[in-house]
Amino acid sequence: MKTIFTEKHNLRNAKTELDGGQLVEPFERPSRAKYIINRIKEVELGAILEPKDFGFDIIHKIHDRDYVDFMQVAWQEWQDEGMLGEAIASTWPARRMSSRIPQNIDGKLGYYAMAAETSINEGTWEAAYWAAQVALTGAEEVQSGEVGVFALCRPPGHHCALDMYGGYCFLNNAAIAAQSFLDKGSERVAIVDVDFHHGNGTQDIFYKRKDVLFCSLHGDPYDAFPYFLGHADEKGEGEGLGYNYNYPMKPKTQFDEWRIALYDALSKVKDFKPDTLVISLGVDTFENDPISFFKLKSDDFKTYGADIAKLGLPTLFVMEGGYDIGEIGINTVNVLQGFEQAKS
Ligand code: Q9C
Ligand code: ZN
Repeated sequence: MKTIFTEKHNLRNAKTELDGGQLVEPFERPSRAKYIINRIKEVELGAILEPKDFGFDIIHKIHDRDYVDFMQVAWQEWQDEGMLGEAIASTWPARRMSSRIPQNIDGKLGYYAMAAETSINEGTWEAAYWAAQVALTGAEEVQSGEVGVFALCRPPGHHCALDMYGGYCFLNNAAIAAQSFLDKGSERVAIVDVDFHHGNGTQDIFYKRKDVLFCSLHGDPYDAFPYFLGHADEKGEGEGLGYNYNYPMKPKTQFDEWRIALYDALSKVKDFKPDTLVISLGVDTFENDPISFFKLKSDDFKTYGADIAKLGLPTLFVMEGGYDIGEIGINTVNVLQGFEQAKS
C-alpha cells in the first residue's frame, strides 16, 4: 500500500493544550506521525510519496471562505494584539447570543472554534494546508487505480466543520478527499469514521447531502468529546435524510461489541453502492489510549482492516486520532496490513 506523507506536518507543533485546567504538552504532537512512518518503513508497507499541491479549489468547496481566510491570519492577528501565549478561544456565541462575527481576534477565535483545547501557533495553518494536500494526493492515487492508499494526515481533520476548528483539527481532510472523489468521477462516496471520537465536522459538512454517506463509531457523546453531536438519532436532513448513521458506545466497549457496530455500518455502505470509500482512521479506540475509553487490542486493528477490505471498494485511509504514542505505529499499520492481506 502506498502512503502519502510530508515532513511539513512538523510545522504543527503547539506548546499548549488546555487539559484539566492546566496547559500541557498537546496529545496531538509531531512524534505521532514519526512513529507511524517508522512502522511503515519497518514492515515495508509500500512506497512513501510526497503530496502534490492542488491549491484551494476543493478546500473552498468544503469550508467557508471566511473561515479559511481567518485561519490563514489568526496567528498573526493574535500576535498583533500583543498576546503572549498561543491563540486559545475563550468566549463563545452561547445560547441566545448574537452570531455576528467580532472584529477582535479574541472574539473571532471564539466564533470559529468549537473547543478550547486546540491552540493555534506559528506553522499551524501551513501544516493543516499540507495535511489537506496529503488527503487530495491520496484520493488521486486511488482514482488512478490503487485499491488502498494511506493518507498520513497530520494535523487530523474530522472535528473540523464548515466553519469551525477544534478537537486538534483545522481542515477536514477526509471531507476534502471525498469531495475530490466526487469532482473527479465518483457518483457516491461513503465515509466510515472509526476514530474514537464522533466525526462531528464530517457529519456537519455532509448532513444535507445524499452523495456522501457518513457512518461514525464513537464514544457516546453523553460521555465523550465532542459532547454536542453524535447521537444515534441524527440521521441526516432533507435530501440527506437516511445518509448519516451514528454508533455511540459506552465506556469500556470491547472489540466484539465494536465490531457488531462496524458490521452494521459496512452493511449500510454496501447498500449505498459507493464508487469509493474513505476511512477516517483514528486508533484512539486502543485500550491504552490516554484520552479515550474503548478497549480494542492491537490485533483487533488487523481484524477490522480485513473486515473493511471485504467490501472490495477502492479505499482511502485518512489518518485522524490516536494518542498512545508507543503503540500508534503498530495499531495504525495493523489496520492497513489487515486490509492488504484480505483485499481481493
Ligand atoms: N485534553 C481527535 O482524535 N478533548 N481529536 C481532549 C484531553 C479533545 C480528539 C481531552 C479530543 C480531540 C482527532
Ligand atoms: Zn479521536
